Amino acid sequence: MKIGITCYPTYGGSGAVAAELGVKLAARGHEIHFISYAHPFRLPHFVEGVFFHEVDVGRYPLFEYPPYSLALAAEMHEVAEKRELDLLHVHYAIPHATSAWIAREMLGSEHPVRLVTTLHGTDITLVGQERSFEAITRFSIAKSDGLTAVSEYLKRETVQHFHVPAEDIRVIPNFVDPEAYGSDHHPCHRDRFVNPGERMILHISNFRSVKRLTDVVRIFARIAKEVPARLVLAGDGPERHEAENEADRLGCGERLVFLGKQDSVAELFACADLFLLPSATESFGLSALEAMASGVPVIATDVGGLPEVVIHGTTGFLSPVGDTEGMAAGALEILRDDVRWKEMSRAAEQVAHERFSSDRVVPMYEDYYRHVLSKAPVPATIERRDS
Ligand code: GMT
Repeated sequence: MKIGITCYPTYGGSGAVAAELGVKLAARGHEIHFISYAHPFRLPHFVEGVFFHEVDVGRYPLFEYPPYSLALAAEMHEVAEKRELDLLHVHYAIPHATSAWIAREMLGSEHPVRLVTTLHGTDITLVGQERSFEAITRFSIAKSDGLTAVSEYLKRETVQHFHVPAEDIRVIPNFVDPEAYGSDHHPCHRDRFVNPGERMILHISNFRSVKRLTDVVRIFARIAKEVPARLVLAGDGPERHEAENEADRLGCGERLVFLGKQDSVAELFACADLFLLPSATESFGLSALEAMASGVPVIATDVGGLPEVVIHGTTGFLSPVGDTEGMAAGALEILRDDVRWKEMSRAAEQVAHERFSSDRVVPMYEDYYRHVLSKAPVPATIERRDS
């Protein structure tokens, strides 16, 4: 198949999933065209069968806000036509599904490209429910030839809020490459982050308020009172300063190691003892899965799709949002008992590699593409006049 993939190219789970999916599909013989404003951060350069098309928004002075969605639609149209794409697969509904719908309309029935939208999270739970975006999200979802959601939770939210028939959404979970993540896959440079005898507690995110970074610090402060440890934080974002202030207030500011945004996180996970993800909501929690795949138990909240990833009591612990005492207690239970840590580490790696391996999940996308291609195309609203 010839597939166009569009995603947010910056740091974020949806961009990571899209990039890794494209690479895996190319390895299985498909021709993959990424269409975005920048090279996706997890997409290696020079992969056979993978092409990147940069969207140029131009610089016309009248455009105080350059119309990216239109420039994206124009690029999707051009790539689909020239490269004879079968499918446009967009990750995150807004604005990607809308741009893809425009491109499909422009192509008309002469080149009936199909549109698959993967819903990732806040495109449904936050942005898509904002007054200004709700109608266009609903429209773009309805105009997709196929819809996937990364968890049962996100499917339920979409059905409930956007009244999409449940049978129109296929749940395809996020995945990890078992070759890239594993407890023994990377030489561990722990001594770059922690001193001998200290535990390495890890958090990776975009530090937005939904990640509750101050809760990460509060949980860590309780842990550090009982066991020697450091909190390693990879990523950056708006909550960083508040988290630093909270750490200083709790007297553990010296124990925080900020690494900034990181392209490659597998090496970091391989060094960690515990991963913290106390988010307010999480449709899936890709970072929790990557931690588990690396043999790192997870302390997280029991919200959204996280219970579909982390098995409470087996691969980590889940607590209510804001229950930092409970999450710290869970963390200490694992850190104080080496046998328990090893059991959980092994179970985490096994669950991640068995249930969420790319070898298992990527064929689910291929199967879904075939299903979508076998259906009658959604008729174009406008017919081309040049035919
Ligand atoms: O929806 C977002 O907030 C952004 C998105 C991203 O690009 O990282 O995150 C969502 O998609 C990820 C990949 O499917 C999921 O692992 C995250 O749980 C999800 N984030 C939220 O639901 C907050």
